[in-house]
Amino acid sequence: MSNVKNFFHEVIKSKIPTRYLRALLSRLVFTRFIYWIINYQYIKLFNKCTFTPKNKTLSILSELQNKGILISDLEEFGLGHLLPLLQNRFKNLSTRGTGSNTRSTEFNNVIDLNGDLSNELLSEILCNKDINFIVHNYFQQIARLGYKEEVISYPSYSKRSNARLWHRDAADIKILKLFIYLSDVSLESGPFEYICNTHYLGTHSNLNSIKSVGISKLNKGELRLEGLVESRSELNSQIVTAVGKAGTIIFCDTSGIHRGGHCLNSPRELISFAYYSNSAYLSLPAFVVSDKSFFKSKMMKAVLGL
Ligand SMILES: O=C(O)CCC(=O)C(=O)O
Ligand SMILES: [Fe+2]
Repeated sequence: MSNVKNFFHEVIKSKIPTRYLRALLSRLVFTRFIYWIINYQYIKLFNKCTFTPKNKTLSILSELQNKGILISDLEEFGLGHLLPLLQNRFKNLSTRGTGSNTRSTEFNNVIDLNGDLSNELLSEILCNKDINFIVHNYFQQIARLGYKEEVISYPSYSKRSNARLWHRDAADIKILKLFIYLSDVSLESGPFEYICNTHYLGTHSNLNSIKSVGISKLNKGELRLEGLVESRSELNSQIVTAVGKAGTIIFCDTSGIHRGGHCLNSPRELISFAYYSNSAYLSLPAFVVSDKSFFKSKMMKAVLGL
């Protein structure tokens, strides 16, 4: 199976000159059939899972499926006690620049569990049963954690660029990101924004999608999407602006149209976990875990690609 996957990834990587063509091709080759073949073993694994979630978890999943976004908080998942610890961890992370006003404090696929309590914090989120129920049911297969990112966005009065402009994420048909705010986020601190129903299962799923996948340059595709959102009432009336306190957790299918991080006063601190199917086109390495025995279940091993 991995040969089929590698073959398509090689084609996508090497033969196609621009990210637009690459995105177009990925949408053509990842037809349902190829998607199903590559992900078959993860669909089977998903079908074997038996976990009865809380009623609230079921309603969160159904709203996510309907709208493409659902806003909740760590308390809802019994993880409220992690907030001060996560905030503390965030303060102590080493920093690394990724853009003029956004600094990514950590962007790697390493979870070190050898006595590093702070990483066990992340594992507590990763292994949370109700969160996993939502993630894998959304995909209808065991999804893979593509990356974890911890980001601080600094105030800026300059023009919006990159992820601060309306865009869709590429790489897969469905994507599910969990964004956890570690600081209070108001309208002035760059809240995450989403246009409901633009996700894979939504009514506006195909709208301008191929032209809008590249987010690294201010290009025509992106500007077209900006104009589109501004001019179409069925889009701009569907915008959800996720203002919220520290501890807010957002589940969102970012194959739908979204933006965020354009803060004007206080910085915004955020952790994100990005989930994809196993057929996703991702250039990031799989997770490296120092203590594999920590993740005992077959499901968690699949999630981390161990
Ligand atoms: O920083 C934000 O709110 C948006 C981030 C984003 O576009 C993404 O993670 O795909
Ligand atoms: Fe994005």
